[in-house]
This record gives sequence, C-alpha cells and structure tokens, in this order.
Amino acid sequence: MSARAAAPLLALLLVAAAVQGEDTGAVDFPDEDNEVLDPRKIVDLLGEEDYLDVLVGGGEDGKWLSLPGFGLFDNCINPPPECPNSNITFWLYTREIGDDPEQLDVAVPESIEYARWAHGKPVKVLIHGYTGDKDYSPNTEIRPAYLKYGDYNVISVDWSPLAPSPCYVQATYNVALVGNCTAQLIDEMVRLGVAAFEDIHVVGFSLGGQVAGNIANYIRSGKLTRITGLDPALPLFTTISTSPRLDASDAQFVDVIHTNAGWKGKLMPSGQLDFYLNSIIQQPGCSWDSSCDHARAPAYFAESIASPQGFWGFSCSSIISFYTGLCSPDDAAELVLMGEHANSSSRGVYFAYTNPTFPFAKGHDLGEAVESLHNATSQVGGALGETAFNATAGAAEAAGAGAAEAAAHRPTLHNDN
Ligand SMILES: *[C@@H]1O[C@H](CO)[C@@H](O)[C@H](O)[C@H]1NC(C)=O
Ligand SMILES: *[C@@H]1O[C@H](CO)[C@@H](O)[C@H](O)[C@H]1NC(C)=O
Ligand SMILES: *[C@@H]1O[C@H](CO)[C@@H](O)[C@H](O)[C@H]1NC(C)=O
Ligand SMILES: *[C@@H]1O[C@H](CO)[C@@H](O)[C@H](O)[C@H]1NC(C)=O
Ligand SMILES: CC(=O)N[C@H]1CO[C@H](CO)[C@@H](O)[C@@H]1O
Repeated sequence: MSARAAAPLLALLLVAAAVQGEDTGAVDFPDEDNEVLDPRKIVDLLGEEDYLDVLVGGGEDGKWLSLPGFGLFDNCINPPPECPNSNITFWLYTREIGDDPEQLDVAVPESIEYARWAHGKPVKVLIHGYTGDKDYSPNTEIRPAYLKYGDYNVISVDWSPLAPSPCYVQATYNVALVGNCTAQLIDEMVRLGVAAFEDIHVVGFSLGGQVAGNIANYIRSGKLTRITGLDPALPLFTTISTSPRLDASDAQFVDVIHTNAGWKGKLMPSGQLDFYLNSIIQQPGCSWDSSCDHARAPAYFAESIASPQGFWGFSCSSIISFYTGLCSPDDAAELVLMGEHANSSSRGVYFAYTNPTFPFAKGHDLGEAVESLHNATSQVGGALGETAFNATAGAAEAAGAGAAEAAAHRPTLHNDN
C-alpha cells in the first residue's frame, strides 16, 4: 500500500471519529453493538461523490472509477437482516454425496433432517470471503482434503450474492447477517439431531473468518467447539470492541493462521492459538502477490489434514519480539502443531516456516529457519516492520491495518480473495 492509497481512508476514519465525537444526531454512528458502519450512512454523511473518492481514491490515475458498471449500489446488496435468507445458502458434501451437493434450507426442515449425512462423523463448516462462493477458497482446497482423508460432513456456506466485487464495504456489513443465518442453521441441525454440537468445527477464510466470529453472537446451542480463522480479514471501520470480529472468546478453541498479516489479513492475534507463517506478510513462492500470500492460509490448512510431516511452529510472545530478533527457533523450548490436528489445549503465538511449493510442510526441520528468519526480516524491511512496530494498540491497528485492508480490497477486475 502506498501512502497515497492510505490517505483517503485514513481521512475517512478521522472524519468518522470527529463526527462521532460531535454527536450530530443525524447520523447513527457506531456504538458498542454496531461497529461496522452501514455504507448507506457513510454516503449520508459524505455524499456519494466523496464516498466514491474514499473508496477508489487509492487507484492509480483513478482507474477504479472507469470500471464498467461501477457504482456504489448498482449490484451491491444489503438485504433485510432476516434468516433464512435466499442470498445465503448451505451445501452438504459427504463421500457418498460426491460433487452434487444437497442444499440445507432452514425454511424446509426436511431438507436438513433427510439429507444424506455421514451420521456421527465430524461436521466442517467452510465459509468463503469477499468475491468467493461455495466453489472458491477455502472450499476448493479444504473440502476435497477432508473428503479424501476421512468420513466428514462438509458444509459449504455460499453468500456470494452478498459479497461480489466491487462491494467490499457492503460485504463487510453483511458479515453479521451471514453469521446470524449460519448460527440459525447450526441450531436447527442440533435441534433436528442430525449433528452433535461438539462435532461442529467452523473454518472461515478472510472475511469468512470474520463471519465465523459473528456466529458466536447469534448461536443458541452453546459455545462452538472450534473456529479456525484463515488469514481473517480486518473489516473496515471497526473499533477495538471484539463483538463484530473473530476473537479468542468466540469458541472453546480458536486457532488462526496468518499468511498476509497487516495487508489482506489481520495483523494482530485473533485467537487463542495464532500462527504466523514465514515473514508473516509474504509467503515463499508468491513473489509479492498478496492474493497468493492470502490464499496460502487455506492451502496450508488443507495440507495439514493429511500431512505426514505437519506444520510446526516455535513460540514467540509477539510479532514485535519476532521482528526484533528476540525469539528464534534456536531457543524454542517446544514446537507446536498447526492446522487440523492442532492440540486444542495449545495457547499462544507461534511462528513457522514452509516450503515454497507443495508439500509446504517442513515438519520439525527448522535447520534453515534461523537463516530464513534473517532473510525474511531483511527483505520485508521498512514498511511492514514499521506497521508491525506501530500496531501495538488496537486503535493503531484500526487505523493502519484497516487502511491496508481496505486498500488491498479495492475494487479489481479479478477475484482476488
Ligand atoms: C437474526 O436472525 C433472526 C431470524 O431472522 C432475527 O429474528 C434476528 O433479529 C436476527 N438478529 C439480528 C441481530 O439481526
Ligand atoms: C496437548 O497439550 C496439553 C497441554 O500443553 C498436553 O498436556 C497434552 O498432552 C497435549 N496432548 C497431545 C495429544 O499432545
Ligand atoms: C537467504 O538468502 C540468501 C541470499 O539471498 C540465500 O542464498 C539463501 O538461500 C537464503 N536462505 C534461506 C533459508 O532462505
Ligand atoms: C511509526 O511510529 C513512529 C513513531 O510514532 C512514526 O514516526 C512513524 O511515522 C510511524 N510509521 C508508520 C508507518 O505509521
Ligand atoms: C442470488 C440470489 O438469491 N439473490 C437474491 C438476493 O436477495 C434478493 C432479495 O433480497 C433477491 O431478489 C435475489 O434474487
């Protein structure tokens, strides 16, 4: 992200903060229960032209403005906050069902009760992010990996009508609704006895990681057993309050894999067990393509399901300690396993390295790790280093990484998330 790209978003954050302080009465600004700004309210505040400027201002030569059909609400939906919702669908895959999934529709309980479940087997709920769908990351990597490995029920959540490009802001706002409707499905599955609540594991990628966190705000069956966040996105305009985003309280075990931290993915720890891979923002084999870095989180997780070597991380108390060289694999007391088979009692922040191509897992082999640590630190250098050092407070993160996140999610012509 260039400073130029960040400036308009930072300006918006400052405007929002200033107006919030004034209590205009006209605009309902975020409070404890609703930190994600409704895009319609931003427009009320700034006017559509300024809003567009804020959204697209970082593009080189204003090229985002010239995208055909680009308009604030042209194809962007913020549906009424009701579940079930025709724009949010749930698809069951098992070994028996194969590639032609069965739709689970809360409005039609028989579709849930009589679906061909792998009864008594684990349930994995996969949630895509911005510009995704049920046949996009993390589904493409993780669904086949589970079904090859064993008898699983894999449910792919599809909220693609609510998250198309260029509707990033709207998609962010829709995250809570998708969390609500997914919670409703899970409650219904439990009520109908097709799945045991403790067998349910939710895995969300990018904005889908934030959807997973939102399930906790709505679910009635209890506290989810496990949520895995794969490079969870930092929604626009959040405060330091935890309710709208994934955090350690959202399930009994929340494990997180960070592969593009501080850019498309959240920089700060989001779970009880957080792994940062390689140089934390850049992944080997990705040659400075942040979409590639981001998508490595589901790729590593998928590989972890059946990996004979496994991904093992060494402990370090924080990103800052990692970057200042206070931690190294040399003096790591123990290595901790990342991914599907992580120990649900493990806690803390860990760092791990991968190979540049499949198989990515390096097992316990940390022979090169110290050298690659030095390499990574020197390569990434300035920008990330400063962001990392400055992001010690939640507020700093909201301003810095939030802007980076927004810049990374600027409207583009291709699916990049
Ligand atoms: C969640 O969905 C239910 C069912 O439509 C609805 O009654 C409830 O108001 C929703 N909750 C929120 C906070 O939107
Ligand atoms: C999981 O971690 C806990 C606490 O660190 C440890 O006591 C336990 O033996 C571990 N379990 C496995 C299967 O490694
Ligand atoms: C570190 O960088 C040097 C010089 O670019 C390179 O030769 C070496 O292979 C790198 N080591 C690792 C482990 O990446
Ligand atoms: C980080 O903080 C220092 C000291 O407050 C400041 O001089 C520097 O500009 C900041 N860097 C970034 C990238 O925000
Ligand atoms: C793809 C899809 O189901 N889109 C629906 C989203 O919801 C609106 C109403 O809120 C429907 O009109 C669309 O058909």
